[in-house]
Amino acid sequence: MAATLQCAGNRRDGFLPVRDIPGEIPWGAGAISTATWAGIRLGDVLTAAGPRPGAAHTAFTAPDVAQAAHPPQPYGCSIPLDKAAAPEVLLAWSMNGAPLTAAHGAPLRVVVPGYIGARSVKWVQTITVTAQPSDNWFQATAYRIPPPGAHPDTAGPGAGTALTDVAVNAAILSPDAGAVVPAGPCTVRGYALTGGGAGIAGVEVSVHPGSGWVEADLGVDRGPWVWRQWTAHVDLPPGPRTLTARAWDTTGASMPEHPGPLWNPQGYAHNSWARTSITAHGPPPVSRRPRGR
Ligand SMILES: Nc1nc2c(c(=O)[nH]1)N[C@H]1C(S)=C(S)[C@@H](COP(=O)(O)O)O[C@H]1N2
Ligand SMILES: [Mo]
Repeated sequence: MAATLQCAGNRRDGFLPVRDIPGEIPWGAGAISTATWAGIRLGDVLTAAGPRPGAAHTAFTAPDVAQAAHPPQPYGCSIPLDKAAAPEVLLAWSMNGAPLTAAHGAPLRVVVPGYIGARSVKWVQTITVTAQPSDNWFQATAYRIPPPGAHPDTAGPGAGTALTDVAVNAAILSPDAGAVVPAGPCTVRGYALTGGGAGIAGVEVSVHPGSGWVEADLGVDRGPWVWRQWTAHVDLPPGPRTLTARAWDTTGASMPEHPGPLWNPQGYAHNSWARTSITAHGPPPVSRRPRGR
């Protein structure tokens, strides 16, 4: 199955103008990718293992010891049992028609479409059905939105909300930030995605705030777990311009306008409007008048 995996820190750089986020990678729009995965459904493995009374979560561990964790510990996390049993969740041994590489988790990796990338555990070593979420640092402390005003290091394990499904999101990939392009017709390209098995309903692009929105053409629909590439044709007046893009999904959810209210100490789940500053050069648009013959 085809699935896009997005790191919880994708687009973190959009939070930095609000407030600094020390110790985390300032990802732009590239902490995301799409692949075709093959393996076995995790749900089939859980069914074969038999029921466990009181079970509510499925926990994974991997052998890589993370120095970033406090204290350093092997990577691990958990997902709710109903998600683990859903047909889209795989134990994958193949990526893009080739054997899975070590870098992407060989011999076996969990693929949890729709969830933050951190739940797609590479080099999976143990799978445990449990009553409680994993107490691994990556579940109990990292990859959470802390309670309002709290910092994850002091709020303590289990505080706040563990990140699961990604929210509707979009990015502008072309033109590049800082590009100098001719004024006039301009093609803007990017991606949009959402979680929860919903689809992308639409993407709009604006040349500058207040100038109105142009609807983008959506690319191939590869199903609810895969990003939607899009293309928009806008008319650029000369001068410094901010291209803005926003998406909404088939549940009616849309992207918030500003990053401020979303800011959190580790910079997760940034999905405010995508903005790319460019400069358009050239003559101002000439007003059209009928040509005499
Ligand atoms: N064992 C293990 N699995 C892991 C991680 C890790 O550090 N160790 N990182 C996670 C995170 S945060 C992300 S975003 C994805 C990245 O997947 P990729 O390396 O295939 O791009 O793997 C996830 N699985
Ligand atoms: Mo990540």
